[in-house]
Amino acid sequence: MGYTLTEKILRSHLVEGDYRKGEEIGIRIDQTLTQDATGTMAYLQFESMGLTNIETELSASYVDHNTVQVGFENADDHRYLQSVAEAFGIYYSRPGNGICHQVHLERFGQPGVTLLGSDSHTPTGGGLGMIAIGAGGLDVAVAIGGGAYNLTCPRVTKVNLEGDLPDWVSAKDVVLKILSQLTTKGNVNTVLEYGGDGAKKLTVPERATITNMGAETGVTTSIFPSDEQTAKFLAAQGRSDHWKPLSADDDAEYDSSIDIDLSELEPLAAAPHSPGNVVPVRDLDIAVDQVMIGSCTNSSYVDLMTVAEMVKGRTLPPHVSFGIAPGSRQVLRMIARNGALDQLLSFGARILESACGFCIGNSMSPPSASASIRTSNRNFEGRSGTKDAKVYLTSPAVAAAAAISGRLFDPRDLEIPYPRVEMPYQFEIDDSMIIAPLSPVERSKVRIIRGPNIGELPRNTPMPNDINGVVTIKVGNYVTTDHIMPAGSRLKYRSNVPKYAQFVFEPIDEEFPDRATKIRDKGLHNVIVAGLSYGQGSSREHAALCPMYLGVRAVVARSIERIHAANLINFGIIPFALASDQEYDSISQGLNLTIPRIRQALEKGESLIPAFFDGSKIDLRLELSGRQRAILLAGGLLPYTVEKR
Ligand code: MIC
Ligand code: SF4
Repeated sequence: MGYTLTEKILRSHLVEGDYRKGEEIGIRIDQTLTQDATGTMAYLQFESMGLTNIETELSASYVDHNTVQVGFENADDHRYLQSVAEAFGIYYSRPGNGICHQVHLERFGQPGVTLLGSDSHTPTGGGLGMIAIGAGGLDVAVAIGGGAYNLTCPRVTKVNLEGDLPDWVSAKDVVLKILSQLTTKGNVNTVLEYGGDGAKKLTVPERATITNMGAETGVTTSIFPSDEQTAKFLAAQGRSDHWKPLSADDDAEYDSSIDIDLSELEPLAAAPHSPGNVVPVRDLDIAVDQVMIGSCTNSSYVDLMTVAEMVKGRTLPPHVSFGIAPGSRQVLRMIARNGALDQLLSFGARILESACGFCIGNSMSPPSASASIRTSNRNFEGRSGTKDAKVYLTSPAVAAAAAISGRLFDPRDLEIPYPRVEMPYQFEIDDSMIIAPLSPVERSKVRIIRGPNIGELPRNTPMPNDINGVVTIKVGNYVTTDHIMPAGSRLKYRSNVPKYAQFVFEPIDEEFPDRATKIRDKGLHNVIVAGLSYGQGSSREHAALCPMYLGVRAVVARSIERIHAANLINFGIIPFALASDQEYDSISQGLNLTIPRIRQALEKGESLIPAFFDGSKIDLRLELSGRQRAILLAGGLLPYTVEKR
C-alpha cells in the first residue's frame, strides 16, 4: 500500500516513536516561524533553556501583530526581537514587511519541508506542499534548539476537488464549504490532504487561503501536492530552485474522504459569531457599516486586484467605512506600481499597514451593533474590539460587492462583470526589509536589548502530591482563546505576564483574576471547568501561561482543542476530560475540589483519576503519553527540557 503525501513527509522527518495513527510521534522541524505577539515569550523561553544557537535550516521572526505602537511596549518588543534574531542567527522580518504567513509563503516556504510556527495559521504553508503546523511558543522554542516536535500521528482525510470554480466563487468559498461540513470542533489529529482535477487548477495563493482557514476546523494541518502550480508560484517568486514535485502514491489509502465539485459552489459567508456558522450569501440581505479586506487568509495580490477592479470608478457609500490591509509589502508595492492602489484610494479606501491590524482587533473596530464584512478567518464575539458588532467572513469579491452597494447580498445580482485576475508571472522581489542572519563572529558581539516591557518569565513548580482547590470558574461550550486571553487593546502586554494575567477571562468574567489570586495566595489550586471544544482558535500560549501564573493547576472539560491542550501541558496544567454532559452539569462554580495522589497517578500512567467535588466523586479521564506525563510532573516543558539536557 502506498503512502499519502502527509505520511511521506512525516515519515521522512520521524525521529521519535513508530508511525502508528493515534500514537505520539516526534518529528524533526526544518523551519520555524514566530510572530511578535507570541515570539517574545518564545525567545525568552529559548534563552532560559540556555540555548544560544538555532539548529533548524531556517528560522524567521516576523513583526506583524503589535505594530500600532501606542506607548513604548510594542516598540520595546520589536527591539528585543530584532536583537535576539541578530544574536541567534534568525531572519528578522521588520514591522511593515507583512503578515508572517503571507511573507513566509512568498519568500521561504518549500515543498516537502516541515514548518512549526507559533501561530495557529501556520498551515498556510500547506498551500506550497509543506507540513506546516501551528503550536505554542514554547514548542517552537524547543524546535529552534533542535528538539523534536511531538504530535499525535494523524488520520488523513482526502479532500477531492473536481470541476472549476464559477464566477464570483473563490478559494474562500471552498474552505467555508469545508467548514460547513466539518464544523469547528472534533477534527483534532487529522490532516486534510487535497487532490483531484479541481485542485490542479488552483494557484498557490488560492491553496494557501484554503489551508490557512483549515485551522478553524481544528485539524493538525492541511496540505496540497507540489505540482506545476507550485513550480509556477516559486518561479514567480524567483525561487525555482526550491521546487520539487510531491504527491501521494496512486494507491495511498485515506482514513476518510470528502468530495467537492467546485462548479456547484456558490458565494458563502460565515455568519456571527463562528467561522463554522456558514450560510449562502444569497440568503442574506443586510445593511453593512464596515468592509475590511486583508488578513493572512485573503490579502494576496490577486485578492486585492479583484477588489480594485470591482471598485474602479465608483464611490464608497457615505455610511460605509472601507479598509484595506495588504498582506505584505510585496503586494502593497505591486498594487502601488500598477495603479490599483489609486483605484482603491479614489473609491474611498483607508489603507492600513501590511500587518494583522483589524483582524486581531487592534484597529478599525466597527461601531456598536454594526455589521462588518471581513475577508479574515475568525469572527468570534468581541474579537473585532466591539462586543455587539456582527462580523461576517466572506471572499474579497463578496466583500467588495458589499462595499459598493452598502449591503451584503449575492454579488451575482450586481450588474458588473466578475473580474478574473491572473496570478502574475513575476512578483516584485525585494527582501531589503528582511534582515538576514549575521555571521557567527558578528552574532557573538550582539547585546540583547530588554526594555521595561520585557517582563520576568514565570515558572511553574513541579506537580504537587494532591490537588486541593476550588472550581474558580465554570464556562460553557466553544470558549475560544480570545475569551480566555483577549487580544486587541490588551495585546501589548504579551511580554509582561503578571500584567496580562489581569485580563484572563475578561470577556466572560472580569472578577476571575482577583478570585484566582486570592485562592492561589491561600496556597490552594484554581481549577477551570469547561464544556466542549475548550480553547478553540489561536495558538497563544498565554491562554495557559497566564492562568498558570494565577495558580490554575487543572482544566476539567468535555473536550479541549489540540493546540490549547498541548499548551496547558507545556505549562504544567492538567487537561482532564469529562465523560458526559451529566458530569459537566453536576459541577458548579465554587465547589471545593480534591484530587488525591495526583503525582502518583501520573507516574503510574492511570487514565481514570478519582476527583472529589465537595465530596462527590467523578472519575476524570486523562489520556496522555509518557512524555506528556513527565512534562506535567516536572511542572511544564521548560523545566522538563532543562532537566533532560
Ligand atoms: C489569531 O489570529 O488569533 C492570532 C493572534 O494570530 C493567534 C496568535 C496570537 O494570539 O498571538 C493565532 O492564531 O495563533
Ligand atoms: Fe494575523 Fe489575523 Fe492571521 Fe492571526 S489570523 S496571523 S491576527 S492576520
